Amino acid sequence: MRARVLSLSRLLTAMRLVLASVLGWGMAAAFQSACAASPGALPNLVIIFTDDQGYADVGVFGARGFKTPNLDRLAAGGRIFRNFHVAQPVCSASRAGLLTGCYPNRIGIHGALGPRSKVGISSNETTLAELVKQRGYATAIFGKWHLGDAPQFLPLRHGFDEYFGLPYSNDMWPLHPDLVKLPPNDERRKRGYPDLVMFDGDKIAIPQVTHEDQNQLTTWYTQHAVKFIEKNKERPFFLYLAHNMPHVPLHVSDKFRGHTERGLYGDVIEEIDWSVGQVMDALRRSGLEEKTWVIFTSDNGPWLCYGDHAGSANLGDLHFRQRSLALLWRPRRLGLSIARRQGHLLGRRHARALRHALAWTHPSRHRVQRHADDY
Ligand SMILES: [Ca+2]
Repeated sequence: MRARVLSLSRLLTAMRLVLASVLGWGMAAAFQSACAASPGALPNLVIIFTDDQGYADVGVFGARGFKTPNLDRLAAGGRIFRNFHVAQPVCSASRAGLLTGCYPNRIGIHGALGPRSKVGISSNETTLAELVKQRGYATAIFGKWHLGDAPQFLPLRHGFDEYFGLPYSNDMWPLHPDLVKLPPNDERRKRGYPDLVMFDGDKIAIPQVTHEDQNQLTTWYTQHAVKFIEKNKERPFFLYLAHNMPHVPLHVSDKFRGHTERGLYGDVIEEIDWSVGQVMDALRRSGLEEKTWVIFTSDNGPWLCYGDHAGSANLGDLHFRQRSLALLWRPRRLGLSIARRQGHLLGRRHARALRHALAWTHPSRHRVQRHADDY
């Protein structure tokens, strides 16, 4: 589907399709109802997306050795998804599903794209950012993109007004632990990754990201997110806060280093929890708490072979990479009224029914038509 001007009803239906891939039909319908109920005051949408965080790495999911008070507060006031599955258990494919509502393979995004990939998100796809922009939303991504690092694939070409972040995973850099232990003239080291860059918009802000820069990633992304919320409090916005952490190599700022019994991994998660608190505080200060939907989830489960630098799945089955923790904060007043209309569908705090990211996506007419055209 090419981006085009949509009527409100068509936009809401399209948003519902994409959100259904994240939330399931019940919540997506609620978001659509919220939009339709007050088209002059469209709700904000915040998606906080971590990288490789384990299912059991939040307090309410059973975390041990560190604390997540801000995420637990989000859960207490919102909804906990106990059986949520992402589109695919790997970085780029999962993000492609999240932002388009399409099966990742269907749109040609497989696995985790490497630097200088010739593959990336197509301009023929419509991202959630492109959808909401047509209704006047301000849009931003702060963090990891990973849908292609060539100019035509970067976020500003796909519906985002603002971008500050790394183009792919933080281990795809010359200082990858497996590379730095090789002799300087080793061919494998020479063939290794190009310099890791930090983008600000479509320009390179930092040409060679260092360890010290990586220590600041969570802090920098959070500062950008808070500023974006404050700047756009008078208009609807979509904020996509896609942390690089806790993907290895783990990095944390000094303010959280050495804080937890769990060690560096716990420190990193506590900094992410702090970030969630900063975002929620910014929403409250701006009077937007009851106008904003906040989704917190991870692109996939933990990379268990990294031992104590990996999270905890705590699932004991083969779903540990695809099953993800997920939390939703929604405007309470609105949520309650919709819950009544929908037979208390949204009244439960713990959602245990399976939510598979894309299995809920409705085969809309345009998608069926595209399918027919393609085959
Ligand atoms: Ca990942």
